[in-house]
Amino acid sequence: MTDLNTLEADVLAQVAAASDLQALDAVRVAAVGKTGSISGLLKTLGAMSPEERKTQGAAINALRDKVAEAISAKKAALEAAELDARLASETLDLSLPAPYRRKGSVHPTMQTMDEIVAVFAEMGFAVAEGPDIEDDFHNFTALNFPEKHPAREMHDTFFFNTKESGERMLLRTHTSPVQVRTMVSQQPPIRIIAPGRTYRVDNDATHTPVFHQVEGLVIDRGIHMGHLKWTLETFLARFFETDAVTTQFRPHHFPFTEPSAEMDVQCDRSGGEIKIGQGTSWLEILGCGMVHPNVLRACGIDPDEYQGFAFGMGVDRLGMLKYGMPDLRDMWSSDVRWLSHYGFSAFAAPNPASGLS
Ligand code: 2U9
Repeated sequence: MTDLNTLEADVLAQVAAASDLQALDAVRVAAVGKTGSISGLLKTLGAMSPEERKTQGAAINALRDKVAEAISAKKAALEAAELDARLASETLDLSLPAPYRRKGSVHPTMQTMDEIVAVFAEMGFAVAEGPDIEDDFHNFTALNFPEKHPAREMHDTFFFNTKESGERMLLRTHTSPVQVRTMVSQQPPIRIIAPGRTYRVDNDATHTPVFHQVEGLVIDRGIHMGHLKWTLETFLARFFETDAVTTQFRPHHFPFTEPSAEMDVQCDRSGGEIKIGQGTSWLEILGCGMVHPNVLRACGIDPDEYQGFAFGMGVDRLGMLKYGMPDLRDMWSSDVRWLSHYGFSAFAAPNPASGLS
């Protein structure tokens, strides 16, 4: 027993004295490694009488556990000290001005968003905002999504854990809940756009889990598809900075609009790059439709008195089209060279009067 006590005191002293992780590991190997002092003692158990093995076995195992515990506590302390030292030596002085060649610039997605907002603002639309974390009513139910609609399933939507009340919050899958909140809280006429970040469980060459949308909503008496067509064609001509655009509606389905359509613009793809306002190809740009009577009712608006149109567009995609960026994944690469090539000056806010970009 005295031998075990001496060995314990000796090993624990070595553990305490280890000044870095490498030294600590050497102590570990020498004590509890394959050929270590404590492992060696365990090997002697086989030659003992059953009685002796019982008492000695328990004592040696207890010693091994105590040493292992001391080593793991010391390891945690050394790692914490190492991290503290690194944090202290790697501090950045954030008040220092950045060197000129690392000059920041506006990300093309934010530039595109600002351009879209500038065009609609000039046309008399107000900007509305809402929370990124939403509830089922504002993201789905009020928008006429049937109970078993696939978009409600886990693979499309980021859900939070269910609360004690049974409610389950989610990350908004579109900015439409912003329009729902506006309709619930304001009387028509309504003319708003809802720019913002949206989230879907989707990650491949053409989708990222976080993306950006601008949606729009107009509610008033006597609103029809003609108003929708004029608004969107005017927007597209200004956004693409061309005199005229030719568009076509393709029938589509959304739960929240009836009828629903996707709008394409005529373009020329013959020269490698896409030119809007000429050519013989069609390019899908946005989705739109007349607000479904069920949506109006869910938001407290009488569909016999008021009608409306709505539209939605993917900002990242529109930015790629307008500024010729070929790969969606570059948009998230945080590469300053890419940003300095495609980025925009923070001092040149888009303005339809002086030019958008
Ligand atoms: C309310 C009523 C109707 C918004 C609309 C679309 C059509 C649409 C997609 C475009 C590309 C989303 O980013 S995208 O994947 N959106 O096609 N969005 S109509 O309709 C609404 C919104 C709110 C209350």
